Amino acid sequence: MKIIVVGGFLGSGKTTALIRLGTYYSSIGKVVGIIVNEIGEIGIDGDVISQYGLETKEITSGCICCSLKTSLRATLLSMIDNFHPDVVIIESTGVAYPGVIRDEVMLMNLPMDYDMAPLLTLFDGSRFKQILKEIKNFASQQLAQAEVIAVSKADLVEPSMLPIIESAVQQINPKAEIITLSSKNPESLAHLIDILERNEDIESRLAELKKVISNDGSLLMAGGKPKDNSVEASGVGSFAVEYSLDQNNLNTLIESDLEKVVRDIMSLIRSDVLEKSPDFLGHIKLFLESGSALYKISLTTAEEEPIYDFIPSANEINSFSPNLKILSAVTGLKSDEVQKIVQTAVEKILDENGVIFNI
Ligand SMILES: Nc1nc2c(ncn2[C@@H]2O[C@H](COP(=O)(O)OP(=O)(O)O)[C@@H](O)[C@H]2O)c(=O)[nH]1
Ligand SMILES: [Mg+2]
Repeated sequence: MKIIVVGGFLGSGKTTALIRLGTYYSSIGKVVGIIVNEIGEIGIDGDVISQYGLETKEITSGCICCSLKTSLRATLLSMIDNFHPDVVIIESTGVAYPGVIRDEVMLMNLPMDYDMAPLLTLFDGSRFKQILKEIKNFASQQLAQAEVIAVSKADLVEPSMLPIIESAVQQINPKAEIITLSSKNPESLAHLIDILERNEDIESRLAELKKVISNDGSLLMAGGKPKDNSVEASGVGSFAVEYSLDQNNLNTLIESDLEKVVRDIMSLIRSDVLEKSPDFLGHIKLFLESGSALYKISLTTAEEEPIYDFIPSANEINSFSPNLKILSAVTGLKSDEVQKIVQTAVEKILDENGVIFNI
């Protein structure tokens, strides 16, 4: 069994990359298990990944504190028992330190031999300037332990900017191998797959870790202080909520009505967040499952236009009752402020468009 840990800030392209990796490993006959750790109480990406036929488990607690450590171990063990994966890909939340997740997996004493791929951390090339402006310290901490840093969304980056971004990232982590990655470029994926074939030396990493572990089993930083809480260090406020929707009511609405609903909710949330946090970075994701289709919209910076997707007949693959899920995590706002903005916007737009909902 091989374990691959993928990290990187909110919205940097982790889920997109791991769907591609997972689909590739499946296509060559490997059994693939995916574990996503979402910030917030509800899972969103798991539903999407499952639609690619990949075995997916979600952990929806915040950071690598005791509860996540325990649930990550339980999830990993049950996946191994029930499913016997050849490859397990773990997506850490955008507000975790990916190196800590990798180390915690190594410290779990898993009851079988496994290989650990080099630690992969994505750095969103398309939001390079904003990241260095808004969250330089936090992003640097995320990149610090990476063995491989993929400058992601390379298709959105001006080609002349790529070497500048690569050298800035290399300065943050001089030891890492820097590559570029784009979901639009299969060659960049092939290169990444080649690199992930390598294995870390688990024994020597464990020997190093033994020096930085306290009596209660938690990891310490240089100097013996406990690792800081990555969620707090990120300065990200987050809120997730799920509304159930009424099937009969939805049947009276057509596709363009529901497209308008998700677009209007996103645009209201965006303008309200912008007012309080003009340079925000993060990931706001909204999913409306109508029973016959999935309406998806997401946003990762203040400047960009939301990315909208319509996926017909989601219900044939996943049969759950109609619902609207939203997960918002943005810099510069407290979680209760995010909650207020999100709930007010969702409920206002649903009301205005005659969509009946229950929280
Ligand atoms: N143009 C482009 N968009 C991408 C790429 N990778 C991810 N995205 C988009 O960026 C957004 C965030 O991606 P996601 O994989 O959900 O990021 P995560 O939060 O790190 O898991 C989504 O709207 C993706 O479609 C890429 O290589 N190129
Ligand atoms: Mg994700």
